[in-house]
Amino acid sequence: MLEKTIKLDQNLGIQIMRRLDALSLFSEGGDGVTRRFATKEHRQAAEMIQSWMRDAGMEPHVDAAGNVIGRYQAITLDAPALIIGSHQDTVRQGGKYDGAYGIVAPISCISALNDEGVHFPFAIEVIAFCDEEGVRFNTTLLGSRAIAGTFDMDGLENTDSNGVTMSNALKEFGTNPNEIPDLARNPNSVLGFVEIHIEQGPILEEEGLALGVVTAIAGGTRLSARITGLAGHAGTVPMDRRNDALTAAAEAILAVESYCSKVPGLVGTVGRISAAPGAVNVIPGDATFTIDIRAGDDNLRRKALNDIKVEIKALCVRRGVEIEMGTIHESDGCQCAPWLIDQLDAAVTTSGHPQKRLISGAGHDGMAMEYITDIGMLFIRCEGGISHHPAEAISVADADAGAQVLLNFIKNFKPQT
Ligand code: HGY
Ligand code: MN
Ligand code: MN
Repeated sequence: MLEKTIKLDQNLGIQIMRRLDALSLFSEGGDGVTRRFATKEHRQAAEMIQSWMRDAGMEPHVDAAGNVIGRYQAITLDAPALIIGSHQDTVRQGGKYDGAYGIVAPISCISALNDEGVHFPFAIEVIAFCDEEGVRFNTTLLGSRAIAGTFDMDGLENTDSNGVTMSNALKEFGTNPNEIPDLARNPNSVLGFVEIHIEQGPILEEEGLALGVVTAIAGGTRLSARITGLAGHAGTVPMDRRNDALTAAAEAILAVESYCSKVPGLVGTVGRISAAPGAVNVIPGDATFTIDIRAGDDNLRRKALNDIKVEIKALCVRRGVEIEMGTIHESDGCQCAPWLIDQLDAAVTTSGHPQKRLISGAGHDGMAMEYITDIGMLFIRCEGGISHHPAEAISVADADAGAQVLLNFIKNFKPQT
């Protein structure tokens, strides 16, 4: 391993925060940041990320799925790569740091290495995954699934709220979706995947810590539900003669909350609901909503899903409405690799911080990347644990701390033989 020292005293945090501010301007409007997959804003972000990658001595390109990939060459060409990355897309009216931090921080680390002319026996690839949140097409982990070779090509026919298919959105974005299967990496060409990300929870802040190493990512299931009742006149249908789809959905939503509130380690959320025809004086005949259930324990999550579905179907029978429920995303929890946990812990210690290990309740691209390689994650503290909200915030010091640990991790990275 090259023993050249790197000026670790340079503050990477300031550059990172400035770049995150710049990236956050590529937003579809409204509070916070809204940057969905294969949009104009995604293209703008991709151009800016590639310019930073070039400045850092990397060779960037955009792949057929819309991932932005920058490669920092090894001492010997075609060496296998350590992949470091996160997602460029956001939730609606999200924050500046979820995903983006895990793209900008590694680019700043590579830039510091490049300034010192330091290369390694392994290549390093930074990937800005195109779509992890899945907001536009009710998908998730699109970019990492493409790299892992598990991309579902049927999903190209998914349509967004304007009826645009994913396939046409990608062509409009400037790629050829038919080439997505070719993106699948040979596992032998990948040494590991590491993601640095904001915690999106309160633990690090409550314990006065800047950093934590993730041991596992909780599993999650997302359902879409549709209740069909009978629309009717709000003024003439007696209360005991109604098949109101929206009140049935309301009871179902409270059933999700009530069930999950009673089970430690289980969380359930209904993030989206709509009713039709949507007139003030019409009893809704149609209601759709989503259900997101997560737990660190996959069996606990599966039991909860089963119980909740039984309870919702029973209340729909009682209310005289029909219900359809479909799974739009399901991912078992996944374990981070002990050897990567240990090397990240060592880098935390080298950087002068106390060690802390924790589970991620949020999903991440590592859930897809673990199909082809071992995964590791490093969390940095975020203020109040707030995320998926415009108030998401990190400090310059923590942005820098995360980058210094990542830099130490890279400098001392020892691939598994
Ligand atoms: O929903 C999640 O856990 C992630 O932010 N996509
Ligand atoms: Mn997120
Ligand atoms: Mn994220």
